Amino acid sequence: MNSKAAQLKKLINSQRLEFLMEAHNGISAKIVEESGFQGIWGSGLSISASQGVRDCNEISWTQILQTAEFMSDATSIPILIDADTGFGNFNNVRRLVKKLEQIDIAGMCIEDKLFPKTNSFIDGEQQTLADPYEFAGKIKAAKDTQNDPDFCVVARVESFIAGWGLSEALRRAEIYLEAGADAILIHSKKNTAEQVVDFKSEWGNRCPLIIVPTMYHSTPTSIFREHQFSIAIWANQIMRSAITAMQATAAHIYEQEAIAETEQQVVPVSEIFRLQNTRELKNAENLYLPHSNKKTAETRPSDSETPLTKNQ
Ligand code: SPV
Ligand code: MG
Repeated sequence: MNSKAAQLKKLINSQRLEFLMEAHNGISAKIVEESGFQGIWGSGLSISASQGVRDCNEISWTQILQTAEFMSDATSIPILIDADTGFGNFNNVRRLVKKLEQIDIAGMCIEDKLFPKTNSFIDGEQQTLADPYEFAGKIKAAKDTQNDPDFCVVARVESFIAGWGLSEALRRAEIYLEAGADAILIHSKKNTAEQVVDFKSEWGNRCPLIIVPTMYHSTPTSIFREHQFSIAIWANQIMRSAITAMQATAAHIYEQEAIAETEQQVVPVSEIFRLQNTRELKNAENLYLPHSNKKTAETRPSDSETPLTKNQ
């Protein structure tokens, strides 16, 4: 099996459209893998939301790392982590890359905004973009820091989000590619794919292009294929479906003051155990716990033996 970074690199460079599905903790990451997806988007929005905080760096970078580590441990497919603006300047990015590689995160995406960032769908046009050359320095610093040559650095262009036109988006993408980005994520909050398709038509095949169709959700996937985008990220649907389910279940149980009806609508407790791989622990216990343990504990010490506790 290729390393996770090599797997992500392969997805990014594959000739067909690939998909990353959002996850925000260990169990959602595992569910994404079991669904058949070949890669995970570690969404900043969803990870923040799962802790009940806003997507503007209220959650610290080490808390993101901690979450990413649980996600990485729970899965064997690659994770592209949403690293926002890199949580600081080039130096913070260098340390971030080092730590991400240590927990087997396959790549990171950084965006050309200012710390603390704001989610792209909140007052986007009032958001300030980073100086493109300062941002390019972060990309170069990341590429120079990574140990594994396959670790992927995705540069996210927020020009359209901030109200700029196609030429500014292209100018920035070119600078980021020059700095060493493995792919460009071109973001748009329009409800059609017009901006990203225009960008792709001008950009051509200079490097793989990644899109996040959250707002242009009704665009058929065939359009993304036709225009040869590299990856479509389904960025928040697992979190949103969890919210839908949790709200409905909590409200229903609150009204009913009983759980009988809910029982048919939720997974059994055994499904939680399966996802946690409880069986593996049972097998390990058979291997590593002394088989006579139970008996020993239940056997009373003979009169000649003094229990340790009495001597202490
Ligand atoms: C995220 O999932 O956190 C993203 C994508 O950055 S978006 O919310 O569309 O900005
Ligand atoms: Mg984000």
